[in-house]
Amino acid sequence: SLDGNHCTYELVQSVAQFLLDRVSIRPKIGIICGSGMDGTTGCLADALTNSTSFPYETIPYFPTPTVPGHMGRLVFGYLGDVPVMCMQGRFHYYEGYPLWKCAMPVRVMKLVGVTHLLASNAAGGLNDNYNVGDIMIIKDHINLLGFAGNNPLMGPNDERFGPRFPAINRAYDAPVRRMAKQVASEMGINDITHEGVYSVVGGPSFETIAEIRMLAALGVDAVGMSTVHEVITARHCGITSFAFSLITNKSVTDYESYEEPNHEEVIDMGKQREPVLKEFITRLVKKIEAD
Ligand code: 6GU
Repeated sequence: SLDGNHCTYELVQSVAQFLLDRVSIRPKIGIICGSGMDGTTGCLADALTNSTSFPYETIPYFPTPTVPGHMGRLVFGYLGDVPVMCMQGRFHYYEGYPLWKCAMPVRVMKLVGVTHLLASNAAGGLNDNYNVGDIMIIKDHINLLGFAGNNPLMGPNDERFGPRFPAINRAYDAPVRRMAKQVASEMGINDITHEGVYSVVGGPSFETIAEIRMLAALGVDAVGMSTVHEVITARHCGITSFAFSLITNKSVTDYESYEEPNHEEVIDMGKQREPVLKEFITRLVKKIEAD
C-alpha cells in the first residue's frame, strides 16, 4: 500500500502495468496541468484526441485530490500528433500527503516509458517586471521545503529509480528551455514570457509580506506550492524536465496594501490564459518530439 514512508519500485511497477494493460498509447512526454489549467472546462487534457482517461480513484494506489478547482484524472492521448500522458490535477503537500506520495505519479510516468516531463503551475510574481498573466519558464528553483528537512526522496532509496544523492543542478533542461523560448517567439508572446527562479512553500496559507520580501531578497522570481517535488523526483529517475509558471497574481509587498491573494484569481487567470498555454504546450511538445 501507500502507507509506508516511501513508494516501492514494485508498487510503481504495478500501477504502470495497470495503465499499460488498458491503453495502447506509449507516451514519451508526461504533462502536469497546474491550477486553472486543470479545470473542468477547456483543460489541455480535453484537447487530447483518441484519449483514454483514468480518474485517480480508479487507479490502484493513487492518491486522490482534495482541492476544488483541481480535477483528478490521468489522460492518455494525442496532442497534435504526439502521444502524451497528462495529469489533470496534481497532488499538493498542503493536502496532507507526504512529498513522496505527491510525486509518485512521476515515477509511474517513468515506468510507463516517459522521457520528458512538462509541468505547469500557478504562481505569485515577485519580480517587478512580471505582470499578471505572464509566463515564467523556470530555470531553477529554491527548495524551501528541502531546506527545512523535507524532500520527496527521503526514505529508503531504490537504485532502480536513481542514486541516493542525485544532482539537482541542471534539473530544468537547457535545450528544452531554448525550444520553449523559440515557441514564445513564434507565437509572438516574448513580451509576456520570462525565465526565472521558482520557490516552493508548503501552503495552503499564502505568504506574509515579510516572507515575500525575504524570498525576493533571495532572488526568487515567483512562488508557488507545487512542481519542485515533481521535478526532483523526475531528475532522480532520469526524466528530462521542463516547467513553467503562470503568474496569476503579484505578491503583496506593501504593508499599506489592502490587496490579498486568493484562490479565485488564481483559477480565473488560468482560465483566461488557457488558449495561449494550450498552444504553447502543443508547439513545445511537437518540437521536443521532432528533436
Ligand atoms: Cl502569492 N503564493 C503561493 N505560495 N502560491 C501561489 C501564489 C502565491 N499565487 C498563486 N499561487
